[in-house]
Amino acid sequence: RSVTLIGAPLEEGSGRRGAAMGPAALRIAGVDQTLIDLGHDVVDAGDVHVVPARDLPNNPKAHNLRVVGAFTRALEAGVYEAADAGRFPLILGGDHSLSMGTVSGMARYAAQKGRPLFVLWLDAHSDFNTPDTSPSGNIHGMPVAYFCGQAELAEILPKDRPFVDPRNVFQVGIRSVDASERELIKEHGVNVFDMRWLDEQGVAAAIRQILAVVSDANGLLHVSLDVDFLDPDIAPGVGTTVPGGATFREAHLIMEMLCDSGLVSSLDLVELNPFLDDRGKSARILVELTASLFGRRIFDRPTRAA
Ligand code: DIR
Ligand code: MN
Ligand code: MN
Ligand code: MN
Repeated sequence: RSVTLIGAPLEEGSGRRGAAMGPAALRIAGVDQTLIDLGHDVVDAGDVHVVPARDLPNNPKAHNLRVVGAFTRALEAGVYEAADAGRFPLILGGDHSLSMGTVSGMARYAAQKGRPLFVLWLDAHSDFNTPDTSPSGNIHGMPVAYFCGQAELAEILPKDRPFVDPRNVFQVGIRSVDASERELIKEHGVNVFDMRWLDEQGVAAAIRQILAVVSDANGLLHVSLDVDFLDPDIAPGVGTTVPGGATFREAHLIMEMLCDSGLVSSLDLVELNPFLDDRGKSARILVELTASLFGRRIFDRPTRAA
């Protein structure tokens, strides 16, 4: 495949500093060379740089809206252009508010192709708060509500842009949801495979169901991978760890199944905070998971034994 790497050094959507170092850590962990070694054509478009959007209001219920809004605009355009050029946009984050832009860009691309966009949200959190329901005011807890057209965040993108149907959003790994956020998720029909569902039925059953829906609809599938989807023992480099996350094997199995499906159009790697990481461990696991999504499999891997 032809892959375009887009760095999004955004941390203003989260409650703490450090996620802006994410793109650098992912590059140091070898994301580009790993994809090249798998036979892909890789272009690194570098990092997105923005100035705060002064036409947007300061909103005490949505912190740093001018910075997040400027990233949203730049990423919406960059992701759309990469996809329209026949390339796979791979976004190196950056906190999860960046998905307001990346998913919106893919929604515009899918609408142009006359195909529905589906979103696989791998996260401990649902990120479906609005400025009115958010307990923190941090926009990284709001991107799903935003790209589904449910969060009032001023006019960041043109009014005629397509939204994602919340019934086309599949959330897997969920284990931390705010009370009013839960009501919104139910009201709008977001599909949630929470940790209890995964414990009882397994990740393979969840992913099989999701891929069948996407395939039947001839859809595009955007994958958004939040580091806190993973268990903190294997991925400590994130500001919002929640115990009881996905294991190394579960996460790889998901990526391998997604690879086999051929349905994935775009990927966000988000919330990596290298300042909190343990000697690059979380950055490395994200690169390993990306490799599985792009075709690395156990039987193709070089073995140490002669
Ligand atoms: C919490 C935490 N639900 C909030 N959210 C996220 O602030 O909205 N943490 N996304 O990663
Ligand atoms: Mn930079
Ligand atoms: Mn998230
Ligand atoms: Mn999260």
